[in-house]
Amino acid sequence: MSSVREAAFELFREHGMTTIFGNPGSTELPMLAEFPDDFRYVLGLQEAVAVGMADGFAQASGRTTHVNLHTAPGVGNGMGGIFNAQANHTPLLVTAGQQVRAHITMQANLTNRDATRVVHPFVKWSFEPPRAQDVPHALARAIHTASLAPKGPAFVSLPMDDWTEEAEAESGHLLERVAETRMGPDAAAIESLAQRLAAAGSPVLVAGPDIDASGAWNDAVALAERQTLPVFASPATGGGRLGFPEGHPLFQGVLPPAIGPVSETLKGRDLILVVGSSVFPYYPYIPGPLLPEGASLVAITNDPDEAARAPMGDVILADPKLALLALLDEVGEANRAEPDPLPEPTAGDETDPLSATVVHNTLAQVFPDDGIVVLESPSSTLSLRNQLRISRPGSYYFGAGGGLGFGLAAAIGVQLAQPDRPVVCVLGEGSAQYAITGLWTAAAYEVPVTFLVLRNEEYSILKWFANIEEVQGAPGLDLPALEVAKVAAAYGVSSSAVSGRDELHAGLEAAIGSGRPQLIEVPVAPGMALF
Ligand SMILES: Cc1ncc(C[n+]2csc(CCOP(=O)(O)OP(=O)(O)O)c2C)c(N)n1
Repeated sequence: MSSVREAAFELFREHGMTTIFGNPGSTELPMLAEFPDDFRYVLGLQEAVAVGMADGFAQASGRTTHVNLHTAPGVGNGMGGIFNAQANHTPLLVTAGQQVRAHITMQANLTNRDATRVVHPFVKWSFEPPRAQDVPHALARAIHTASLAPKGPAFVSLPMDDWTEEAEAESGHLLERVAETRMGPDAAAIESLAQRLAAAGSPVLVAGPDIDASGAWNDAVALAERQTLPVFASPATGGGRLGFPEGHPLFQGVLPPAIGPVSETLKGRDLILVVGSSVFPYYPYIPGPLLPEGASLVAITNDPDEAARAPMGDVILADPKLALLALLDEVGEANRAEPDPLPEPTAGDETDPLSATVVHNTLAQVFPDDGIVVLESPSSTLSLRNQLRISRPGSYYFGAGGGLGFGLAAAIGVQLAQPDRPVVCVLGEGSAQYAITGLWTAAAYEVPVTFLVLRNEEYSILKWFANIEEVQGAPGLDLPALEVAKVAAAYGVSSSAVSGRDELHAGLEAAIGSGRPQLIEVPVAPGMALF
């Protein structure tokens, strides 16, 4: 007979979930006892970091990933990350220790009261098993729930005295269950979409993050090329991944994230095909028509909630890859004029301090073909996209939820999942603070991420928002003397503060692919960098 712990770890093993991220407390120690040799525990010094690392790891490995938190306060600290994981469609098993069962009713110290309610809006399922014997089944159910479309976090609260109990004799069946999770599209809906495409004079494709997540990168390219579709990326605000190569001649840029500007950008199009994105992750609120005159919209998503909440357009609910493959079976070559490609990126003059545009242009010069960017530099998101024009799948991660702290932490998880690809994490100096303790994990586990920190001494994007919102005199938007390179050194990450293009170039060249974590801080001029 095996114990609940043995049965649970056998289950994790069966699902390939042998890397566990976490921050332990007394209530988690019984789970971690006799930790098996074939498992790896990655310690985050704060739960926001543990969740962010697990998010990056799950996305970059394509596997549901386990993050273990310390009862109520640990879950509380991790909530921003759980929110981000939901927005990113990241499959996470989130577990938290709970008091001994005999202690829960009297609410002894550290009891996670209402454990299942706390995380509720941000997870697909939350549960505390009624009996110790149910723990393996509850974990299996959470793993499947997290892995089903739309992928997302699922939560299980685990009383600390359950682990040494005897497991259910029948729990072996849990190990054998295989869930094929992709759902195909309605054939008639695809046929009708193919007819609409054939009849359209000026259709356009909007490529969203779930194209990459579903492995449909090449299928999106094939569709765009066969139909000569100009392609826009879905708005950067909600685009946690890229859905189309940004150096491709059909690529027309990133859609703006506000209602009026989206329809302005798509003016003249008669059919807007959105794949793998919500319609749309708008922000800020700039009203206007939802669609340009004469246009209709069809969205393909595997998320019923995205399907339901769109304010306009038709929808086909299906896995993006299966839907694109079905569409490719139906559509032929179209005889349409090719759009003008985007102009080549230019950087402008070197200034003191550098513009963020010159920083990203310099990064583009040294960026390896197989490099991965994890981005959280709010005022220069669009500049990085434009300068790097990333054109390989699985090469860009961004916190679609907008909760800062994703970037630094996720980069570590991405690098652990993709040890053979160089990861560059581009951060604003403000954003870096939300997961700054992750630098310790990078150093302690020798995770060779290159952290590039843009230091503009302020929350630049918030000053831009203040302008749009017509807010004057808001406090708390300046960040004088925030020495990120010095902080990194204290956590054990070798770091340098550089200035000017040449120093930056040399620093990046030496850091990327060096095989160890390094942080480069560069002063930049404040303000939005769009190109
Ligand atoms: C958890 C969380 N807290 C606060 C914010 C609000 N916020 C959005 S952008 C931003 C400023 C980021 O500053 P920095 O990283 O220096 O980038 P910059 O705007 O200067 O490019 C803040 C505080 C947020 N998005 N998430």
